[in-house]
Order: sequence, then structure tokens, then C-alpha cells
Amino acid sequence: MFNKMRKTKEKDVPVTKEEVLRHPMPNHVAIIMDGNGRWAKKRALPRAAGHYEGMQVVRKITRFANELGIQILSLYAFSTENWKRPKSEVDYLMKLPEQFLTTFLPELVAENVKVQVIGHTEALPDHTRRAVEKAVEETSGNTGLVLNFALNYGSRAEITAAVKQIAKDVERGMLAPEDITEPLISSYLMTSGLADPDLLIRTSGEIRLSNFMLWQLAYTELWFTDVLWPDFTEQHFLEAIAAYQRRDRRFGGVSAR
Ligand code: V0D
Repeated sequence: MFNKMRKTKEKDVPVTKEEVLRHPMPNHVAIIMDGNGRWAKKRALPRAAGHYEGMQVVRKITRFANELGIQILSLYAFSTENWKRPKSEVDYLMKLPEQFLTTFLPELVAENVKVQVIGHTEALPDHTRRAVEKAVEETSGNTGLVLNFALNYGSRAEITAAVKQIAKDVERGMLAPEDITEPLISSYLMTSGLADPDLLIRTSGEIRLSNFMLWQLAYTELWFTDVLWPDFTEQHFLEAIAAYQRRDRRFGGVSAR
């Protein structure tokens, strides 16, 4: 509460869009969208209802991020751990990309959003993979917000695959051990070509990274909230960005990076 509000004399006032637009915007915002199941449970609804509501919030926050001029929005939609959930729930989750894209792909195209994906998409059901690939293709020429979905993504698996490929390239003589620098390692990750996140948001009260972009988050500002993802609003997003902007101002010029 106190943390998220700007204090003007006696009153806490919510951050406005205009105020946030006056300060440097984070280029890349990443979100761990947690709390959909808990949201449903609180309402005695099936978990699927929480995921469905969470999908509506994805649409809302995507539009808003684009309006704010954010360049990259990375969303952790399905982790490699999520396969452990009941089959019925996994089956439902795997229908969401199609459902989302059937409804919103025209809107994404109209809004110049470029859909990308990181993660082992080859292991997704065909119907899911096809829907996502179609969206990636149809938006590949767009120049606005990059909407980067992490699907069947795990950071340690990503780093392991990168190390394996680097070893192969050394073995083939394409690369010398001296060439292995931090930027080279970044270029072997699935996020190659994307700047590292400036701000990570995690909803629903857990204070951990859960195997999301471990390498990429090395210098990222972290913002945690107890708000469940289906309850997450534009106002919460503004509060997270304002917190980032305050921290960034404090380090401005004497950056710790
Ligand atoms: C459920 C909250 C959009 C998190 C948001 C397969 C859990 C809603 C997508 C989506 C999910 C993915 C790719 C794409 C277009 C949309 C999505 C999953 C879960 C996991 F190209 N929401 N969403 N994918 N949830």
C-alpha cells in the first residue's frame, strides 16, 4: 500500500499514466502471472475459470503496455514444471493460445504487436504449436510491442541447451574457448536479440523466480505483489513501473551495473 503510492502532503495518491509517461519507461517488462488457481478457489470456481480470467488480463495488459510505449513484454505462460498438473488442467491450458489468438490476433495485428515465443514449443500439442506459429508468422513484420510468450520454458534447460551448443561449436572449430564471453552466451539463449528485462513483476505473493530467465534477470528490478493475476489492473502495472522509475532515478548516473 504505502510502498506503491506517491505521498503528497497528507494523502497517498495513486500514480497516473501521465506521470509514468514523463519518466523513462522500462524497455522490457517480464511478468510471472501467478495466482489464477487461487483466484478461482476463492470463488469456488474451477481452476480453468481462473486461467480464462487470467487470459483476459493478458489482453488488457498487452494493450496497455503498447500504449505506454514499452518495447518488449515477456509473459511466463507455461513452465516446464506445469506438466505435473492434472492432465485435465494441462489440456485446458493448451487450448488457451488458440482461444486467445482466435479472439485477439486481429487486434494484435491492428495494434502492430509482434508475437514471439521462447521455450520448447516442439513438445506442445500440435494444435497449440500451430496456433502460436501462425500468430508469430502473421505478426512477424510488425514493429510495435514485442509480445514474448514463454511456453514450456525453463531457464536451466535453456542455459543447458546453450552450453551444449557452444561445446558443439567449439568441437567443430567454429568457436574458440576465448570467444566465450557474456554477450556470446546471451546470443545462444532463446531470448537472443531481445534486451534483458528492466523490470520483473510477479503476482500472487511468492517471492521467487521459479526458473524464469535466470541469466537475463541478473540486473533487473524486481517487483512483487500479493494481487492475484486475474485481479491485476492497469493501475497495478503503473505502480510497478513507477517503482521501477523511482529506483532507476536513484541510481541514475551512478548505476551499479
Ligand atoms: C494461463 C495466465 C495467453 C497464466 C494467463 C499454454 C496461465 C492465461 C496465452 C497465449 C495462459 C500463449 C501463446 C500465444 C497466445 C496466447 C496463454 C498459456 C496459458 C499456456 F501465442 N494466456 N495463456 N498460454 N494463461
